[in-house]
Amino acid sequence: MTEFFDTVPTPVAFAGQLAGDGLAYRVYNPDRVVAGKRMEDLLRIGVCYWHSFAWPGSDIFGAGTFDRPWTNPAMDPMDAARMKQDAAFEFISKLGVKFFSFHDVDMAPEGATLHESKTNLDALVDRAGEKMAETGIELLWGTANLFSHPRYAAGAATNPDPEVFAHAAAQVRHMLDATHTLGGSNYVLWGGREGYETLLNTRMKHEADQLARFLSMVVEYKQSIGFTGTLLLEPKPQEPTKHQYDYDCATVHGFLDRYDLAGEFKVNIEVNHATLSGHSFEHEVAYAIDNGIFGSVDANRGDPQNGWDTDQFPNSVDEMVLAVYEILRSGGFTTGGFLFDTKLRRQSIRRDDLFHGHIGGIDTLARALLVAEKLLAEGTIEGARDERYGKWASGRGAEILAGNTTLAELANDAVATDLQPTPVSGRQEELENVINTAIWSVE
Ligand code: XUL
Ligand code: CO
Repeated sequence: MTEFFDTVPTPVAFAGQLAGDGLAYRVYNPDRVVAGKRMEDLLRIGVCYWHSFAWPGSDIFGAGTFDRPWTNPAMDPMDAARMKQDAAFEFISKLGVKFFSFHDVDMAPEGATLHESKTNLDALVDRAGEKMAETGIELLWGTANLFSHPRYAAGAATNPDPEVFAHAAAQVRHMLDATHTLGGSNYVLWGGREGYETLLNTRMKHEADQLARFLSMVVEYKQSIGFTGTLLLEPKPQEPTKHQYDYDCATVHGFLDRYDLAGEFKVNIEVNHATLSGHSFEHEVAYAIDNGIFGSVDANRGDPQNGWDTDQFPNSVDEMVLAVYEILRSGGFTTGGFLFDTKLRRQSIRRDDLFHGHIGGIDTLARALLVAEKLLAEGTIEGARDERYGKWASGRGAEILAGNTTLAELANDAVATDLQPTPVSGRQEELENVINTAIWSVE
């Protein structure tokens, strides 16, 4: 078979900080033990099929720029899909990472009917299964694209037309089957068009009820086929809709509680979606961990000057480190991982630019992980937090938390003892310096 990435040796290896100009990992060393586990097993890196192989480099102002021969419309769609699949598995093997993720339409061409789409996908899923067995690559998550086709312009599960809802059900059932067949660790639902453009034509409560019904059906179907992976919702505040219902982790959490779906879904947190919702990435991660819904991460970042989803490769340890710290502190991923839902810039047209993007991002995550390990081992951050909340462990604090005192009793006591609480420092600057010292010193 002819190789697509023919300038790249296989696989990209760890060469350390003194690596020369070639493609090599400077920090990511899969076998290095971090906090008692192999780095590869902690980071669980995945490559996305859609931006890396299905997207031709187009944007809303211009056509595709990339050298991706299988996007040529003159090719037979199934031949093109096989060629794309070969290139995808070649790339992931040469990058030396374990996982990938895909939407139905990334892997197989949509047919004229649902039946034809299913036949196409089944054939390519079988072929993917063979390639996975040959290479040891695993499926981090599968998902259905319920946002590109014009039928979904007004949403999928939240569409005013139940026929669209049923069409979405067919796609999701099929992709749940495919994910199950391929031994996927998770199944993702990103509600790209589950939202509204204007409230003038929208019944929000009706649409929320529809979405909850859809998700309940997904849970029921998952159980009926014995799929044991995790169901993940991917929050995003807007784009393409003006408002997306899965706005952020707290909104998703409230929705799950309201509709009796708690425990059935976790979240797939994307760095760029977190920042678009007005939060930091670490805020979203910490919220999800605290509330038992942390599942997986899409590691792609935004651009601070742009107000949309630029899907860039992570390249700032500073931006990743606090989130990675919280993930490591909570014991790490279970079924989740770091998926590169990343896009090259449109001008990055050399074939090996895809390697440069991923390698830099993976090294960034690896370094954030080493910093997090150091911070946890030093214990300064946790020590400061323990000290700050120390008074809740006994005496008045413990009595309050245990529910042993009323507002009136507390008030009487505060008056009788003439309480004069003494403010203490939050030590923010000192703690910021602790983080930077770890970033600067870790090897
Ligand atoms: C869109 C996005 C999607 C989901 C999968 O912003 O992140 O690629 O990750 O549908
Ligand atoms: Co994503």
